[in-house]
Amino acid sequence: MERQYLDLARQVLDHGDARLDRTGVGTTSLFGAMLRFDLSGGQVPVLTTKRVYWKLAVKEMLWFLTGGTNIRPLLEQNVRIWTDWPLAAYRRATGEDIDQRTFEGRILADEAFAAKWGELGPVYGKQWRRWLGPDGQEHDQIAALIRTLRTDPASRRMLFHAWNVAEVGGMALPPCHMVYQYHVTSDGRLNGLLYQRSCDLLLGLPFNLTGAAVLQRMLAQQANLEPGELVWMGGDVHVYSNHVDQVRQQIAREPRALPVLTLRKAASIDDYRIEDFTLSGYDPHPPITAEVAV
Ligand code: UFP
Repeated sequence: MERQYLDLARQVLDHGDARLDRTGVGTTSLFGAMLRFDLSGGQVPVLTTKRVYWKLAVKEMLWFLTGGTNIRPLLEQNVRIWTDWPLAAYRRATGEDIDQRTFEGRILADEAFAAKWGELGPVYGKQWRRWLGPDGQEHDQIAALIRTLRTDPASRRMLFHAWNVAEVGGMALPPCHMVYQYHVTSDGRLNGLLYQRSCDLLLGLPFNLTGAAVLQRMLAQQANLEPGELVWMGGDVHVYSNHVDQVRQQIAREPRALPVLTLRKAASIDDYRIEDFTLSGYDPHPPITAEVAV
């Protein structure tokens, strides 16, 4: 199954359009792609052709589910993947040449500083759990989804969306993994489909696949369903110009068997903790490091 990812990477490198992008780094980009992963045996697409720090992706997913939009609870769990954006905003606003560690230390030590500078705007968590309607009412899309999975599994309306047009302008980063749709088969398997409008193939996608698979497993467990297939669809799928060597290095590696995820059943979707997740049989190739384009 991992070969699909490597094939897509090769396609982007060989046939992608070289173009300038928002970050100024430059990418090679293909438009429109699909990957399919069978989750039914418990296996999850945590890639083996490089080490993926899967617990970070799980912690991030659990943070989305809390409805949080501030980086402080992430830093408390040593998750530093969202720091770049508030850090850049802080530097722009104050002109202070602060390094990342010092900035993170201040977020952790000072609650008022965190409230002011650690906020990402109405990103994923806000939209998933507290989408604000025009009448002032908040909509919990995740709770509604689980209710429908339990009571009307044949529904074709089981989805949640993060692209809130009215609020996109206030987000540190507009949602990339923006729509998740679900589908229950007649024999009780939960299929999931993630539409990702913009995809950093080397650094973003391995994380996004892990997050989507973990979420699908939690939803299946909460709705008493078996895991089915995870379908991933990408819009602008790109490799940054400073990631090309790393992608070529990864493509040259031989994929190994995907690991199996076990999760302890929590009382509700809000009660999962990182300790509930175990990955077995994960035997990846060494990590591949690269710079994130901000
Ligand atoms: N990106 C991902 N996955 C994510 C995430 C960001 O691939 O979960 F948050 C990448 C895609 C793109 C950049 O390279 O971050 C976002 O930039 P833009 O908003 O210009 O598409």
